[in-house]
Amino acid sequence: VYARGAMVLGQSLKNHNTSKKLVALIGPQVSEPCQSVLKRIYDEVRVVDVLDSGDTAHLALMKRPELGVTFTKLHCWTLTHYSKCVFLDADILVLSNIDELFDREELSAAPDPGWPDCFNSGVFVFCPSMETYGKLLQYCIEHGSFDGGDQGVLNGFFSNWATADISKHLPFIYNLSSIAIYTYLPAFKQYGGNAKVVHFLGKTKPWSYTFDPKAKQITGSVEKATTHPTFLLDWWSLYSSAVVPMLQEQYGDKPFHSGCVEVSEHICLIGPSESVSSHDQALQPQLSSEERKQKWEQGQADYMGMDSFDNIKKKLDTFLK
Ligand SMILES: *[C@@H]1O[C@H](CO)[C@@H](O)[C@H](O)[C@H]1NC(C)=O
Ligand SMILES: *[C@@H]1O[C@H](CO)[C@@H](O)[C@H](O)[C@H]1NC(C)=O
Ligand SMILES: [Mn+2]
Repeated sequence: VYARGAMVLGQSLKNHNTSKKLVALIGPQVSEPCQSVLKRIYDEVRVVDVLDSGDTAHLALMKRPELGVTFTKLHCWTLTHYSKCVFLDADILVLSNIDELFDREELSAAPDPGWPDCFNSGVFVFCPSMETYGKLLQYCIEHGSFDGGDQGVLNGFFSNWATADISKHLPFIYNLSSIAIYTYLPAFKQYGGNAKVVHFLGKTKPWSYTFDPKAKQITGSVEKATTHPTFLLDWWSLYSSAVVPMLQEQYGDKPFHSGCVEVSEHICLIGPSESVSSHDQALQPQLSSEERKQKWEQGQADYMGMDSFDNIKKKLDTFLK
């Protein structure tokens, strides 16, 4: 499923007229039709098979099996036919041209909101080099990763990032997370309009939802949504309009689940016995609880739906019990 994220990411970079070459690093398990679509969007699609014998990463993996997919990411340092690259996670959407990141030096990255003296490894500037690659693998073997993933390895290896050179600190707008939106809403209101990159962190990814392309609405369980609905909609509009037709073409007669579902069909399937409020929920744009609170405070309660007397009473009853 992450391949779909990579398709949307590549398409968003192209839509913002990047002048740079696009490379996708994929594991061998990515399906044939998905690889074909990636090849249409990216200039180069490189299959990284860490289990390939003869690769130094394979040796590292045998000594540190717990690091698994981390080694796939470190392969970006082997792209030595480029002098400088910007790494982007597949769960990222670009909102404007970010070619200016190439003016930065290795290793430039944005602070991690959870621990700002660490950088987030979802967006970083680096210079491919077999020497650095070898040192990174050596570092992995000797020290492992303090968080079990690539972010721990990279922060350990580039350990002076926090203090050595402030020009390597990318502004937070290059790694805007929905989590940050809700933990510091006033800052988001002030600066969010400048966001250049949205990183869909956490377990629930944009492709975990479904989408009604006609109504332009996100459907499915959005109760625990940590992502700002506008950015989710941006992701889905791009996916449904540009990526799904390409997937459709590649899959041909083979069935595949695009995630696009028309709500009108949905209602027919549910039938008339389904309660009105859950029916309404499927039609409403999904609001976070912060947004619902805000609407409530502005006097715009959803009296017939989420904020109905019955729901409030249910909540109070549970609380009192
Ligand atoms: C990208 O370039 C095209 C053609 O040169 C232009 O029409 C379009 O507005 C540009 N897009 C952005 C986002 O700058
Ligand atoms: C972006 O932010 C998220 C948390 O919001 C963090 O986990 C991630 O490491 C950051 N990535 C970069 C490249 O700064
Ligand atoms: Mn990510």
